[in-house]
Amino acid sequence: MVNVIGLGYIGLPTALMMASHGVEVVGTDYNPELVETLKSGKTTFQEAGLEELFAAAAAGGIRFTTEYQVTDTYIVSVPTPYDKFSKKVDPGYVIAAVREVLKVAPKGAVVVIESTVSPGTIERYVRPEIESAGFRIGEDIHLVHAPERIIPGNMVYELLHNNRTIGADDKEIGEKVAKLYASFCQGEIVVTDIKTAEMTKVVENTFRAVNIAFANELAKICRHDNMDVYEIIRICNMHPRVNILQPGPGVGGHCISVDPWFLVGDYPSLAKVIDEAMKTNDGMPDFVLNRIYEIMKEKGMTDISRVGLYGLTYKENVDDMRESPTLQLLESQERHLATGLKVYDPFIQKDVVKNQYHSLDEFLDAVDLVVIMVKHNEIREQMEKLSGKVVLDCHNICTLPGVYHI
Ligand code: SAJ
Repeated sequence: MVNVIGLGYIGLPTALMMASHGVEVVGTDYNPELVETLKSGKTTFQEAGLEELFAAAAAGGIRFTTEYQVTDTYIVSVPTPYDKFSKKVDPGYVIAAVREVLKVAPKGAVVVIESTVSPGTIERYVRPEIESAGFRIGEDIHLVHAPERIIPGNMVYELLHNNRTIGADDKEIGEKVAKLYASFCQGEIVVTDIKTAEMTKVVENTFRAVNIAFANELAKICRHDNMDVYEIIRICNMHPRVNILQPGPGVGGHCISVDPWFLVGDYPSLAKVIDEAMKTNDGMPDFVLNRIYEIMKEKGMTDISRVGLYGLTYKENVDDMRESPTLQLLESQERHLATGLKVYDPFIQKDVVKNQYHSLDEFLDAVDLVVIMVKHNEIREQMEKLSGKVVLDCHNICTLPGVYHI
């Protein structure tokens, strides 16, 4: 039986996926409300295909509880935030989960850490925790790192099809865990050592962050000299060895905007390009705010409360607001003591910010300048509703004439 610890964005789909592929699974979370919701048959966030997967897992006998189970395999998928000052990974939740596992784990149990951690975290924090509790690693407890790789918005497909990395001290244990993942994963599963697995995960997200920062820097250069950054990237990407990502209003989510900081925090005198790239991405919401002021000036607009931000989530078609560029922009605006921007997101029903609307039409009636912060399908499909408005399109999706870009 597999006990999945932490039933959030990664743990839940992973647990459901295993349970729907013939693996006996118990999902454990320390949040009793979340466990009650899952027990009542409801999912806890929106994700394409998640409800169908839930039904298949329920048919496969998945159970949910706040209790840690006595079993031979644990998968830890709890959050690993970063400390905003030191930029280092905060392994607190992982350590707490491992501590709880050790209270019940029988001899020979395998503990798989799925949470993203910086290279050396398992060495520095998890191993000492296990050893100081009196367990011998490799005999009493086997440690494995299987970093998750799925992208919100396409999680179910990616769980099935992405290649996986399994880091283990002992090749045999690594292969055993690879077999467990092969119950559902159709991609290639590579077995390596733990530190390599830790590093690959952080490097994958850093690669993307640096590439996005490059695109954002190009956008600024092109804005300065009135060139079309999208046309330039499009043409450059026709070169067989060039693949530039897209500029945008900032980078959000819990991965690409966070993980690269681990390398900056751990290797401050070495990770120079990464440091600059992260600062560039973090500066984008402010850049958008400046664009708003520039456009207002050009159009003779003086009332900021006639400006609306479309989208609150960190990217399109998800309901996840972690590290969202829109929230960063609103914070920045408040720091400048200017408030009044209107906001709307079809995925966010709860009131989370001031001046938030819950209907697209009411939102559009209340504003003259619309800033497309997130390219949800909703706005793509109803683009004609923006005609007559001043539009600042941060994603180059609007085909109406006279649109402004970042
Ligand atoms: N973004 C841009 N320009 C682009 C692409 C994205 O500005 O060209 C922005 C998005 O708008 C968003 C942010 O970057 O704000 C991140 O979005 P994303 O869709 O690129 O990635 P995440 O954070 O949702 O998921 C990533 C994935 N990693 C990679 O693609 C290398 C996913 O596979 C990981 O599992 C996930 O991080 C994670 O948990 O680490």
